[in-house]
Amino acid sequence: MSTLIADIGEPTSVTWHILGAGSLGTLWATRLARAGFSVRLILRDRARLDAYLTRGGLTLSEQGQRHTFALPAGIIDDAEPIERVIVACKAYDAEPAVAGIASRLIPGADVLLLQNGLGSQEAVAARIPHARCTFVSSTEGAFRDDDFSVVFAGQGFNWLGDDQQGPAPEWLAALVQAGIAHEWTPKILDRLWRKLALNCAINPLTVLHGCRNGQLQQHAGEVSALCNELTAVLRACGHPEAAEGLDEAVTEVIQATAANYSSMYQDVKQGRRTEIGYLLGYACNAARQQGVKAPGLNALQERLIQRLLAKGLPAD
Ligand code: NAD
Ligand code: KPL
Repeated sequence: MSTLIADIGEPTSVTWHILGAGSLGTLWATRLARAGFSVRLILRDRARLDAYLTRGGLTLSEQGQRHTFALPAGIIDDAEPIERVIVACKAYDAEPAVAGIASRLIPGADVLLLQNGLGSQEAVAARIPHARCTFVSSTEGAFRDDDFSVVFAGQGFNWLGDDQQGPAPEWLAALVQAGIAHEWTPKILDRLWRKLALNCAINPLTVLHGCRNGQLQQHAGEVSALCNELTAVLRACGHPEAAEGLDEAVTEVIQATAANYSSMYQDVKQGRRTEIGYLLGYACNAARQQGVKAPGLNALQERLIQRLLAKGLPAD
């Protein structure tokens, strides 16, 4: 496998800032840069910037090829104004990270939120009322194989939209040019709820049973009971379309990803904080607020919290 420092052309357009140079951040940053767009990383602090400069860039491995992109980078505390930024932190890091750059966002700045689950997007949007937030639901797969080095592991799709039912932004053309599969949808909340429900029905059980997704076929009754409760929650929250055929969809995902370990399983295995608060936690809170009985979801949340605490991991 070859590694080369890609020669990034002169900036020709609005700079795409990337806040969170992890798996998805790298995937977006490198594809945009490869297509000739101006991309600039925003790293947490001087120490991370030094580590990045020592590495010489962000490396993307795709179909057995490694390419390193020597993208310019700065830190949160810089003063340079931001017109467009992709927030690619974990859900629990998104709000504090955005708070750090809030004063740099120009009025009407575009802020793309790549977080899985629900709750973080609302919290971020409330922090930056002067910006335009776009929510993204991504089924692409990427993981870090080293610091500032990412493997593009699974082709997928990106749904984008906002909760204002706003028109599609012009910058979507850049995603076309960068080969980032996507569609603008007025139903982004349906998409996010649907993925949240899939993740709630699958991920916690893979942690508790210590198994690959496919082995949940041996726990079909448990999965189905969760789907029934999730269906009721989605409907009560005003997302009946996201609830349609949920049970069948979950079964399909379990079969299609049978050999995989869920993202939550991998987080726990590697001793990393999970996004439970933005997935199962969000669903349980929503059920409570809507007066929907969800004993299975609540019991699952409690078991998962106990498991996380036993492993010394945060339970939120
Ligand atoms: P990641 O942990 O690989 O990357 C997050 C990055 O954000 C890290 O590099 C971290 O250092 C950085 N970060 C955190 N706080 C920061 C701050 N204050 N300032 C600057 N940088 C900061 O996470 P990821 O896997 O890329 O996931 C990001 C989001 O995308 C999650 O919500 C995840 O569920 C979602 N998602 C990921 C994938 C995937 O395949 N990785 C797929 C779909 C959705
Ligand atoms: O998204 C997933 C994850 O592991 O986070 C799937 C594969 C759908 C399982 O919920």
